[in-house]
Amino acid sequence: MAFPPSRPVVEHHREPFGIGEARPRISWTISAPPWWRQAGYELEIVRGSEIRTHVVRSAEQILLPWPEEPLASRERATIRVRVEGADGSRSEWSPPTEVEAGLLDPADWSARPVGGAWPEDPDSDDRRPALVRRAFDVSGEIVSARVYASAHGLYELEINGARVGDDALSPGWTVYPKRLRYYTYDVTALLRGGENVIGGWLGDGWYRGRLGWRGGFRNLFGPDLSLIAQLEIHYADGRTQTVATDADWLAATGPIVRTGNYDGEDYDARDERAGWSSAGYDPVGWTPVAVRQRDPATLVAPTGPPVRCTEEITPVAVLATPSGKRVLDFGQNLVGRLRIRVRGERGAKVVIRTAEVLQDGELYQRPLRDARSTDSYVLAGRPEGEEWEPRFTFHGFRYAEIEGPDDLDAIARVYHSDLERTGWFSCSDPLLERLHENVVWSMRGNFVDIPTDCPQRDERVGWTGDLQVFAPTAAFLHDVTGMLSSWLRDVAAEQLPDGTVPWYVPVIPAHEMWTPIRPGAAWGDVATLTPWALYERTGDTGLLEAQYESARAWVDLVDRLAGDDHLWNTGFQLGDWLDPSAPPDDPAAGMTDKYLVATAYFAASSRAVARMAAVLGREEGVDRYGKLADAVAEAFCAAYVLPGGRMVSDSQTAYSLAIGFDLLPSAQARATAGARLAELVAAAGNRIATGFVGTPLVTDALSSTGELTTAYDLLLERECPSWLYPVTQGATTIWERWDSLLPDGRVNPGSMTSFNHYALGAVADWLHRVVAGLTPAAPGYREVRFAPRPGGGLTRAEARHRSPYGMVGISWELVDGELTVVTELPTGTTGVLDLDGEPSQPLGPGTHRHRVAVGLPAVP
Ligand code: RAM
Repeated sequence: MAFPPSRPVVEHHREPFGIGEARPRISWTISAPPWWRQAGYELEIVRGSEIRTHVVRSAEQILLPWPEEPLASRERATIRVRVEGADGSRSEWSPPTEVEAGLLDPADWSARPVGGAWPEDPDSDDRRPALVRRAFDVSGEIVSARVYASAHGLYELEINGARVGDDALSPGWTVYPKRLRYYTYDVTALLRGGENVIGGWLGDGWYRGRLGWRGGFRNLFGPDLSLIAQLEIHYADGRTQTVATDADWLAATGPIVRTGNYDGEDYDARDERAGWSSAGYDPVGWTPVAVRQRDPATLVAPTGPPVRCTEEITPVAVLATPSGKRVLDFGQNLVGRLRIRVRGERGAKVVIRTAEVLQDGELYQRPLRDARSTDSYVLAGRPEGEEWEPRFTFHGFRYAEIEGPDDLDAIARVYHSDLERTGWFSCSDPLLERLHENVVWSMRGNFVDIPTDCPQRDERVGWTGDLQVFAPTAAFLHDVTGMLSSWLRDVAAEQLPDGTVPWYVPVIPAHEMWTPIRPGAAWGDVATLTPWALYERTGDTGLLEAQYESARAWVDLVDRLAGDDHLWNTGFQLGDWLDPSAPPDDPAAGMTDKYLVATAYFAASSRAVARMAAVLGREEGVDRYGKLADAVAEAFCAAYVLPGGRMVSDSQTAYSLAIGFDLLPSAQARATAGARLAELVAAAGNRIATGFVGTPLVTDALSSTGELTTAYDLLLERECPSWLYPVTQGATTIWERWDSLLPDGRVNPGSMTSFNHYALGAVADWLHRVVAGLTPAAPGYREVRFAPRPGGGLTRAEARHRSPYGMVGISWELVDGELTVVTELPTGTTGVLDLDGEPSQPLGPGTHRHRVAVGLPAVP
């Protein structure tokens, strides 16, 4: 067999550079002929001059253990793999992957946080961020040079006048007191003999910028802005020179007048310090830095990609508003910022205000609440023109109103965590395709270092419930495992000693509804259901191991709260949040009993922990949580299901929970619940009657109980509230409320009116799994169930997913009563085709075409 495996993947890194895992796990994909099976593999690991190979008899190819001594700090290794088939064939060597460890030991750090030493009023908005710099000499032949960097606040680095890296909003947002991320940069090519300069821009970001709603707070993590940077230069003669932030650095204010995530950035180009990060610059007026404290044990390497600009969008229209303003329409609600090119007089000012929507033809910022979302640039007056983009802010917008000189162009630059795209869907209905596209855009806009509720208003926090319902969709669309495994560490880090999981992570204070933290169903269940969802999609048992204690602590807490009757029926709950029938000012007051919701989730989480325990071989957990899950399900039915099968809350969400979480005692009871759910959907005219809890479950609850037609009726409804209503209104993202834009074209007056909230887009997972028919049947898609369920007048659908084993795909087409299904499986996987509820014969790797007269069993 000549075909080599793919280049090895290291953990979940896109680029395994500066990693924190000393024993990284290795995976690869194989494109072999269909009959080929892996029987063994050989890993070659080159470290310095040592080459070792490890021959292992195993059919596994995902997340395999590091077979030798752990990597040391800064150590590089080159890894290749070749595989052996069950037929004795042997592949070529794969292309190599270079891996490099970051600083793995706190003792590796000599850098200290440094920033401006001038007095500042921490409560004032008027605090110019510092630039910090250090000149140093280089002499000798350089082999390699690295910078390890982080900050209190946000940073961008420069060396000798050149930008270091292409990451943005670094170091991102983690639970700063416990875990502050650092990034590693290869700066070998930026250094030269003689004088060199390293410098850093600083910005307020999440660390000390305004954060939180109802006015929010400043300085939540500290009042300082400080850079932590450690440049290590390795010379050919064996010397290492370290230039680390310390008392020898200098600071000065720069051209950023003020900056913040919510409010935007003000920049005065007249205050630029030309050449400040280049050799030969005279730092007159710069003053010694203040050195701050940071326990190096809290510095952690990234497990996922940084935030980057991933796309540039030019305006589709320049509008003149009724009041005479100039508004750029980018045609897409996106997250990022503008880059402008402008020519004008020195001192002229450009002001950019952004919004997701227009009302009465004018930019409409009210839904942003207290987020000013305004950038400004004062021109230096360069005759050749000047270009500017803010550094330390991001906005959620489609429209930008621009004041300033006429000679001005702008593009929008889209920013988010630079996750690899892994999932695609298409079908014969353009509205449905646009709905799916809107889900993708809402995911992009809300995966900005942490998974957020919304990206535009004075909020943008890591609401646990939103991610909990969206995680399966997210894991299909992009490779989120690295990013979310970091965020789940933060969930565990923020969990209270009694097991309470916060409403949002990282935690910031808010009004009494959210502070102090209280345990709440659906939100807290992120600790259990999300690790499990990621495991199903990736097969990563390490992630389960890392989260097991957190998951168990959550269920134990709920168990104590519920007590002997196993009903969680006390305390504050959000219930089926944003049920359309809830009054606009009380989104928790939906139709479904909150404690029914809480108890259903209690059962689901107990079951998830039992399953985690089984994978991890923790027998006591399998027993304890398995029995608990049974007992809670029984208590749920006794309390909430009436003898005839109706539920105490006769609502779509109640039946969806009972079916979706498999709480009912018999197939008959499920069928009864499904039939009642279908009746309710029809009685509601196929309009959505579910909130955050019910909406992600309702289509599955219908399709899994034989009510597929009703599921399609619901999916394809266009009147408000429905999934397609926003699409018919021109939505380009998923909205927080079904009627964020009211049918009369005005913006919903509610204070929570986001136009970019992924939670209700969780239906995309059903499009992938049921409409197209692609589901993992074993962790990591090692086994795939192809079970398309055509309906709703669709004549075609397709889903493709780049699984850990490689591309998995299905497409189907309905022509003249004949269904043609094409399935694709990569080496190392198997599948089953299920066209009518009865899995047909197993499928192996390769592409298979199946034809069947509709309604008849499949003939593979
Ligand atoms: C809103 C958020 C989020 C939701 C919470 C309960 O403020 O936007 O979507 O999880 O409330």
